[in-house]
Amino acid sequence: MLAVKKITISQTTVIVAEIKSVVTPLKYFFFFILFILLAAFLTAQSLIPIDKKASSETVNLYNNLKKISEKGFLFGHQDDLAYGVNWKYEPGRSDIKDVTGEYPAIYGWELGHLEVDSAQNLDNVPFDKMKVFIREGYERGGVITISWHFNNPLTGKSAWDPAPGTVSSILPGGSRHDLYKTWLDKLALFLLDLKGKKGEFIPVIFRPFHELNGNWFWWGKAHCKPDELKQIYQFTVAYLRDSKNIHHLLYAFNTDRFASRDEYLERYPGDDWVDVIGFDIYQRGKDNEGFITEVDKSLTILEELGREKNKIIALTEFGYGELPDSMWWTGTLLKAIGDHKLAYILGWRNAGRSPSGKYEYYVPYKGHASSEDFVKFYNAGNTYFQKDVAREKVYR
Ligand code: BMA
Repeated sequence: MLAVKKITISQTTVIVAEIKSVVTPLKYFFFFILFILLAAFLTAQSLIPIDKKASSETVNLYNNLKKISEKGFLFGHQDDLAYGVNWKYEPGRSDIKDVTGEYPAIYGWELGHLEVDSAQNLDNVPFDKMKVFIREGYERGGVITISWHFNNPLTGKSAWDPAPGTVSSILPGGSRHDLYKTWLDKLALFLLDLKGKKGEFIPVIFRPFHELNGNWFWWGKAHCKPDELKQIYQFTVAYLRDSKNIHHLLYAFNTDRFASRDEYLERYPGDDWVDVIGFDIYQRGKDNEGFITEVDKSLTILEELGREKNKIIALTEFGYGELPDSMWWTGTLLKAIGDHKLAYILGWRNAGRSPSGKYEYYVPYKGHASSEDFVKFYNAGNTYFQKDVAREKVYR
């Protein structure tokens, strides 16, 4: 009996050992697979800015924008706190607030003429005031985006001077390269002066070389080769990030309206150089349906690219000059956006009446015919304004 028992015990031992020898590696293999899946899941969930040293506020903003885009989008307005159609520099005022009772969720600002040491930008907004407005919007929990219609560095004329060879002139080795670096130094000084109350840098979505597939700016399609644009975009990012040590920027690449994925990507500098992919679009005539179809198609392409590249997408500028359709907000824009997952949209500036008597504005002001419909747009479940974005605590 004893011998049998012994045999049984030793058999059991052998069997247990055999099972163990199979199960133990299996167990490790199982944990290994679980780890891989978890890592893949976490990577898919979190976005990493192209700047590996990006500040925590910047990383958080990037990820929170992605999260928000699953539910809705931030509404933004250019120069919102500086002036409106019938006013200029009235503390606390905003055309969006006049109409809805709330500020926008994202504020656009413009740096053109900073490069030539002007005290005010090309639209007469003093840079010192702009900094105050930027801090104000940020402290309210809002988001900041900045564009730059900088002068032509080759001719000294405006951004709209499309002299051929300008982009190549500012590339390394070009005749205006050193000048361009001094302009980036000025840009860096401005950006490094944007700090919150605790001394932290205010994250900025910077969108250099915007509307690059159009021909109206010196960096436009007809005036440089795709490679030149890619190179200057990359140089600009590397210079600000690595030479000037600026780590509170998200970089937005944005075309004007585009017809295809290929057109969109023709001058795309690459996934390592871009955080946000977007486009600008303005409705030019009464064809609402045409606008809806075009925006829908473009957003479909961008959403696909956003998924492939793990980037967030945005309507970086839009407008319908003087808003001749009082139902445009819910009747056209909201329909055009539909269920697309984008992080934000930015309505262009309410410049008001120019000295020539011509009006320029893209969002309603108090008393404008589209105000009532804009309030409906504001009340829609997926549009984020001031309170919604503050609630999301996008920097945490
Ligand atoms: C354009 C117009 C111009 C302005 C420029 C830069 O679209 O609004 O009046 O100077 O943007 O902000």
